[in-house]
Amino acid sequence: MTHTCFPSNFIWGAATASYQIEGAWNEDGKGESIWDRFSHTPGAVANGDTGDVACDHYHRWCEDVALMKTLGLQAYRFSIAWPRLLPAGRGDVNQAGLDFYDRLVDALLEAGITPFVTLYHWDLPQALQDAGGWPARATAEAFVEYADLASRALGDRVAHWITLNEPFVSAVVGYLDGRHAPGHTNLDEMLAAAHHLLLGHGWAVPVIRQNRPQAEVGIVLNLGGQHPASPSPADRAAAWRQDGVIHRWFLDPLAGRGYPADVVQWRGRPMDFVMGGDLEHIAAPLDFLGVNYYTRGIVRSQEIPENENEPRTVFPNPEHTEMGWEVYPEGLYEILGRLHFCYPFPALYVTENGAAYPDQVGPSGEVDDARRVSYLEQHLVQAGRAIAVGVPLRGYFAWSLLDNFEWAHGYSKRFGLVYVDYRTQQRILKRSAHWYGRVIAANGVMD
Ligand code: IFM
Repeated sequence: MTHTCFPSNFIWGAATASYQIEGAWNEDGKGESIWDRFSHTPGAVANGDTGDVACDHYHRWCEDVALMKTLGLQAYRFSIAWPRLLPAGRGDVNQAGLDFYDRLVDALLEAGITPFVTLYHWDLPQALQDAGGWPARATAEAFVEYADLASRALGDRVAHWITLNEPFVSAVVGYLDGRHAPGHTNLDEMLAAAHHLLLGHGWAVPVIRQNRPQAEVGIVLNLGGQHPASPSPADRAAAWRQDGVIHRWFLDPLAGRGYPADVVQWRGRPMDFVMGGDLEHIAAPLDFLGVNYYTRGIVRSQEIPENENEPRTVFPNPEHTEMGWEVYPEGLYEILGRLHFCYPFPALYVTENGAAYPDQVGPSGEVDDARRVSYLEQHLVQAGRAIAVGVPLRGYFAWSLLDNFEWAHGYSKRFGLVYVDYRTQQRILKRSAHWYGRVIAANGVMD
C-alpha cells in the first residue's frame, strides 16, 4: 500500500450549483430562469422533476455550511443564480438576492472555508432568453453587467471567481441537442451561443479583476480524452474531430489560438457573429483553468461501414456509474498532463469530479457508498500522479457536496457526498463524506 500525498497548500473542496440545490425558485424577488421554464415544461425532465425546492439550500444554507465544516472542507465552489440578483437579467437589482449570497459568503469565511464563486452555471434569466438568449450578442453584454454587480458586491471577501461552468454544455446541450434549457435544436444558434458565452467570459475577466485586484479568475470546462476505438485513420480522424468539437473549440480561443481551423471547415457554417477584437477579448489571460472530469469518450468513425474499418482495439472498462459513464481514472492524469504541456494556463483545479450511484439508506440509517469511495480514490491517485510530473494542480472539488437536481435526469441520479432525503430534506453523511474528511485531514490517500 502506498500513500499519495498532496502539496501542503493543496485546496480540498466540494462543489454545487445554484439551480441544482437552492430551490426557492420564485421567492424574495427572484426572476424566472431558463431552467425554471424548462423544468416546468411537461416531458422535459425525468419524472416531471423541477428545481422548485431541490435541496432547499436557500433556507438551509446555514445547516449546509455546518456540514461542510464537519467534513473539514477548505473550499466550497457554488454558483450564483443570475436571476436572483437581476430578475430581468439586467437593470433592477434584487437586494434580497444579494443579501442571500452575502450571508452565505460570510458564513463560509466564518467557518474557515474559502468561497469559489461561479457566475454562470446555466440558469440564464428567462427575460434574456426571451430577448434572444446566448445566440444574441446582447446576452454577453448583460453577463458583464452581472459579473460587475456580483464582483463589486462580494469581491471584498471572494478572491476566487469562475466566469462560466462548461460553456460546451450550455451551448451544445441547450441550443443544439435540446436536452437542456432552453431546449433548442439549431446548429447556428449553438455556434453563436458558444461564441457569446466565451465573449462574455473574456469581457468579464478584467471587470472582475478591477473590482477585486488580487482576484484569481478562471473558467471551467468539461474535459476528458476522446480516444479512437482503433488505430485506423478513420477512427483517429473521428476522435480528433470530437476533440475539436468538445475541447479545442473552447480551449484554443481561450489560449489565444482562435477557433480550430479543422472544425470550422468541417462545420462549414458562417461565423459572422465573430466581430473584430472578439478573439483578443476571449483570450484574456487567466489565473487558472477549472477541469470538470468524469469519463472519457471512445470514438468510432461513422463515415465508413463498421465491417470495413479496422477491428476495435480500445474497449471501455466494464465499470460504469449510474450515468452510464465509464470509470476511467487514468483519463484525469491524461487531461491534466495535456493541458499543462500543450496549453499556457498557469494553474489548474479539478473543479468537479464524482460519480452517481443508486445510494440507499441502510437499516441503521447509514449510506454505504463504497463504489463512490473507490471512484474518488482512484481519481485522486491520478491527480497525485499529475502533480508528480509537474502539473500545477492547485486543488480538487468533489462533485457534489449534496445529492441534487441532475438536470434532465431530475433527482434520479445521486452524486452527493451527503445523501438528501427529498421528502424530509434530511441530510445524511455518506461513507464517502466520512472518507473524504479523512483524506482532507491527511492531505492524501492510501492507494
Ligand atoms: O451535475 C453536473 C454539473 O452541473 C456540471 N457538471 C457535470 C455534473 C454531473 O453531470
